[in-house]
Amino acid sequence: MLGHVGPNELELHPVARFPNNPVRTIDGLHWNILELYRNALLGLGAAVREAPRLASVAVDSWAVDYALMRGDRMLGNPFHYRDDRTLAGVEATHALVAPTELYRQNGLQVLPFNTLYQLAADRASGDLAAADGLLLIPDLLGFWLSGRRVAERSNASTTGLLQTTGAGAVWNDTLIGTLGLPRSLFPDLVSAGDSVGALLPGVAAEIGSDRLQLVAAGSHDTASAVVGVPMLTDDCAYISSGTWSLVGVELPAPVLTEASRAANFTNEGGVDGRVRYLRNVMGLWLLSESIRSWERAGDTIDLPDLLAEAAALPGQVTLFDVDDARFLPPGDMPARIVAYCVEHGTRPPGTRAELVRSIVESLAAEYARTLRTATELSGRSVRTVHLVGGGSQNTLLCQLTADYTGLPVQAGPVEATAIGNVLVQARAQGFASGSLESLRALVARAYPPRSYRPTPRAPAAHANISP
Ligand code: LRH
Repeated sequence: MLGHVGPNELELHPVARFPNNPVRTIDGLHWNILELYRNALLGLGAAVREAPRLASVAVDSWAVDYALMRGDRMLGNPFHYRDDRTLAGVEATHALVAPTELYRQNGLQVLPFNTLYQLAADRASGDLAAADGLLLIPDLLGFWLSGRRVAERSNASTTGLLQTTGAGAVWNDTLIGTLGLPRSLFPDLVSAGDSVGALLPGVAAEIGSDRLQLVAAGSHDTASAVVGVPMLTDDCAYISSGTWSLVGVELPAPVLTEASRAANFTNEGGVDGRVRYLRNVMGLWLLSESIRSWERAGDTIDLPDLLAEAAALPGQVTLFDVDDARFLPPGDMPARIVAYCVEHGTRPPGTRAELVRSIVESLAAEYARTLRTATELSGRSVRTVHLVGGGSQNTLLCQLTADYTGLPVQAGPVEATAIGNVLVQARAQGFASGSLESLRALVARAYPPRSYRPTPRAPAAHANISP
């Protein structure tokens, strides 16, 4: 994404897009990281050709995953967090540190793929013994671009190994030691907005620019997305809706209560030391994986048509628990949803349109439940829900979210993550200034959100989620 930012200007457009298809090999599910890097270099080259005076670049990606390193060499392809090697890691970790104590220290929701659980699996397999370093995915790409090894704090917070969230969070040396992990694995921390350095000469030559600087953005995609949410007041919640739905509020300090732990809410590190208080809801992965199943069977799927059909269905469809663990790994999602309904004595969706409606409506219902819990646990009142990311283009999802929460939904921008990334770079370079609030005002002007008013048609809709 190429961005142009000035004090009153914000414009982004895509320069290159490429798929991110994981690969299953005999030992598990991996990211095709070299292919991603190759495509990123091609994209950077295209961006430089279009904007030869391009000032900086920053990398963000999904959280938690990493490469083990030995010197400059990557030791094997990074595992995908949906690989099931991590399950034993959760048990092994909780045997060393009780979940209550862990939450007190890192404030993270238990997701089986959090980095600390993955590292427990690597320790058990012996993989860790060969490594002398670790780089999270965006930091790995940054290392290949610049030769500098760092860990940006927003993404490092998803390892579960940072001492606190906040502007100056440091690695939790005691916890790292208790878990039997070598402290030397973990690189120096930087914050979003810090300069990382110039590109390596070979990289600069390949992309055709020797003036580009690598800057740290909120390298966790969700941290950048939250920067790009056009929230202008405190009484707003956000839903970053893509493969995952990240549903919550932004807070000045973490909530580490027992009730928060029991509800599996997370306190992830945000840009400028803010806390992203949220819960991972399964997300549009349910839909994309269903489409993949149908396409594997040889069918061509027209998503807009299918969504229109789903929206036009009369009556109430069956809702299911989108966060059931069976939906995490890749596979035949329609069959799993049907099996879930049969097990729970509810009527399984009979057609594709019904299945799509069940997915979208179950997601909206879960968004509403999660937001209500977020307000109760944080004490924050919410009067507007911002929905950003790919899901903001799904009008059925936006309307149902308004219906189930009983609150107005402001939808967009679709590219909130890239916008948040570029704004933090621009501020670091002096092209924009001020707090996240002033950056968000810029987003609201450049990308005015679409409004959805709640309608009373969803029978299970909740009245209001303000505490
Ligand atoms: C969204 C995301 C999310 C993480 C998951 C691994 O892309 O980064 O915030 O929990 O991927």
